[in-house]
Amino acid sequence: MNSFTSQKTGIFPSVCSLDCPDQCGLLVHKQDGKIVKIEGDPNHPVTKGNICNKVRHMTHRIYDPNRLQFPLKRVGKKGEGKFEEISWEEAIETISCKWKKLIETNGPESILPYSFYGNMGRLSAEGMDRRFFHRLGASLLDRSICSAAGSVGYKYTMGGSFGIDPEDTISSKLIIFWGINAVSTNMHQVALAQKARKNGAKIIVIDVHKNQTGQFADWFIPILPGTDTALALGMMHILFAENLVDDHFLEQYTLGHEELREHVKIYNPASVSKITGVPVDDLYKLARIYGNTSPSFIRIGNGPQHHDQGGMCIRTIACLPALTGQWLLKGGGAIKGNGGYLAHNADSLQRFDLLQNKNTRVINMNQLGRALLDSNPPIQSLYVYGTNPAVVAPEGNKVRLGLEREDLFVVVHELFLTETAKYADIVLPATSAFENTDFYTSYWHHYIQIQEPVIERYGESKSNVEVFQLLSKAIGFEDSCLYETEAELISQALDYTSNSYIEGITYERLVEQKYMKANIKPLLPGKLMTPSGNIELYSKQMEEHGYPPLPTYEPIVHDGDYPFLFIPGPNHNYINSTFSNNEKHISLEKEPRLFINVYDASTLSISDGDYVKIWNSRGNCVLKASVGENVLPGVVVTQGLWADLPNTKQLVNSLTPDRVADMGNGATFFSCRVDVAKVEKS
Ligand SMILES: Nc1nc2c(c(=O)[nH]1)N[C@H]1C(S)=C(S)[C@@H](COP(=O)(O)OP(=O)(O)OC[C@H]3O[C@@H](n4cnc5c(=O)[nH]c(N)nc54)[C@H](O)[C@@H]3O)O[C@H]1N2
Ligand SMILES: Nc1nc2c(c(=O)[nH]1)N[C@H]1C(S)=C(S)[C@@H](COP(=O)(O)OP(=O)(O)OC[C@H]3O[C@@H](n4cnc5c(=O)[nH]c(N)nc54)[C@H](O)[C@@H]3O)O[C@H]1N2
Ligand code: SF4
Ligand SMILES: [Mo]
Repeated sequence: MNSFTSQKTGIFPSVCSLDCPDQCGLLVHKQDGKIVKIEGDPNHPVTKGNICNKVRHMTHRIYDPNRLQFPLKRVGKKGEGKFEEISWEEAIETISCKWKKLIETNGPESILPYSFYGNMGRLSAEGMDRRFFHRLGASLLDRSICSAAGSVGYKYTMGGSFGIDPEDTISSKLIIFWGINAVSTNMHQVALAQKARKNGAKIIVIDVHKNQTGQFADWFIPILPGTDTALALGMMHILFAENLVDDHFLEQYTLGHEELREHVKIYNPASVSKITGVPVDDLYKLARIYGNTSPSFIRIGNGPQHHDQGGMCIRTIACLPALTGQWLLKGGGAIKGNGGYLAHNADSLQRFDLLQNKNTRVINMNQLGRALLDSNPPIQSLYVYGTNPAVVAPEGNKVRLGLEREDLFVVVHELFLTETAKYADIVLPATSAFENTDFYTSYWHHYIQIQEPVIERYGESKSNVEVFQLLSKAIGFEDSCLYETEAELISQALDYTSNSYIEGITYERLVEQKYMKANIKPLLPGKLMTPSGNIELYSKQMEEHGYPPLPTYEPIVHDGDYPFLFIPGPNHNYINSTFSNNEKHISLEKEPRLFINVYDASTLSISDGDYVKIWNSRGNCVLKASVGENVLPGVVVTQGLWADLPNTKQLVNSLTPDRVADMGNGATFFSCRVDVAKVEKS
């Protein structure tokens, strides 16, 4: 263990803790015990010293005058934001007394932990918290808000979260960014694509919005939301019909190519064009470029899977590289997520064995509003950490109505008084990742990294691990695993013989080296983790699970009779809602806008810069219109999950549905319909 905190001045190694695939290596500059600058670590093999704007301005967030320093108890109405400082002793005592009583009267399942990856550190996000809540017997949370549907879909085809090494993509000759706004959300993949382009690669972007990534493309293909499965099937139709497939590869490494060849005959270019909005000529052009260029690489994003049929969509796109035999070529294949390679020992880190009742109820995090309002027996206490559901969860108005319940005891552990924290009875101040020990496993590149504390704790803030240890003690749990150190937790998590890729990566070596690459072999030749060991174009397992065994297009669910499809995605300068409460980052984004096609705008007499109201049965927002050609007619797009700023109405998730996707209980943020009209903003 190094002792960076005791050195007041210097430059210290670190890792970005945010929920971003790039997981950059950082160098933190300190003067007189305070961080004065954060830059990229030039020695990091993948991120190479470049970091995003968000984190270059991170010091503004770490030392934001609004950052929480002390525990608080609510003195105003729920949601009002009136609090009074209390001591940690009082805070922990209040929580543990309340919970002990609840466990006696209502049982432990009346308590619900609610968390996500605001800090990607494995100990912070899924370490001591899991041990504690398992031991407590609290309700379980299905953490399916992000990439669940697509991960399950991809797994049916490929056997797990295994793609290619992104470092190999500089050798790709064709790169398709499919439903990913990589310029904002995976900038180092863009840097690698730029290198590939210098070597002659072409870059195609398939998206519903011509955002920064679309503008970076050699060819941007606009598509109607929720129709990518049809596009991929149309490409397959042409690839088979024109004999652009690799028969030898299909024979050797796939299951069901004959069935697929027959099946895709129904997806003729004319009908696919009608579904997707992609002209027939463009569909042919796309299929022929894909069929004739090797190595080709598809970077599959989160957009297409945040839909009702999102799982099937990713399952289908994941079949494409097999058709042209890409997986045997350096730089050929796809990445949806690479988390499988860096899998650690979750059993020993999270200790599922501590959970006594194996039938403990599971609450889907996408349905927090209904869970708080309708669960039977009711949820009586909610403990929120590493997430901001009042802004990021769908059916936002329902979530807030649930949080307002007078009889619900809410604790929020946070760095800021977020919209969610405003509903808390007790707020606990959280350390930033720079104040903790943790380890990080990227879901894109192949490096495991360590974070050691660089600065002293801010105010009286505490890490997630520390708080759960305090709660364990107050409740009287004696299990030694609840009191282990971070170093012990990391060692246990990395001790995992089931994953030979991470063999040799230990806590001690990480402390010495900061980042270590997993020992990855190419996926093929080899045996995949699908039931057959091959790429499953036909999946018997899917059939058993009630899905069509072959890739099949189904339209998204009818979401009411509103004229526009609404896509409320993330933005460039925030990460989810993180930074949406920091002045510096707000000043970079200015205000949320609604992108609308000129044709629709003129029909509704909306001019660029007008304020518009958007609404459906679930909620409404008022945003500034941005009129142009970067969305198709009938589609409107926003960017960013914005905090409630004074005199605004910008909770886009007040509009989004809490239906779950076809697979993985995933979120359906983008299968949403709205109406739009011009308003005078008062
Ligand atoms: N700057 C920044 N970076 C981030 C985040 C952030 O908020 N801001 N969030 C982080 C997190 S948690 C995640 S999960 C990732 C997400 O990052 P991405 O994988 O990029 O996912 P999204 O931005 O949700 O959506 C990607 C694109 O999909 C498009 N899209 C929506 N629906 C469809 C569709 O039906 N078909 C097609 N083809 N495209 C569609 C959207 O217009 C958007 O451009 O980014 C991470 N990085
Ligand atoms: N409309 C719409 N909604 C979306 C999406 C979308 O594209 N469109 N994207 C969805 C996706 S992909 C995701 S992943 C979710 C993400 O949503 P969230 O997981 O809620 O992410 P953030 O909004 O960044 O909130 C993370 C919070 O964790 C806090 N935090 C950071 N570190 C720590 C720590 O160490 N301890 C504690 N206790 N707290 C900490 C931060 O201060 C921050 O407030 O949002 C989803 N919501
Ligand atoms: S948010 Fe992403 S790109 Fe920015 S520093 Fe962190 S890991 Fe790197
Ligand atoms: Mo996410």
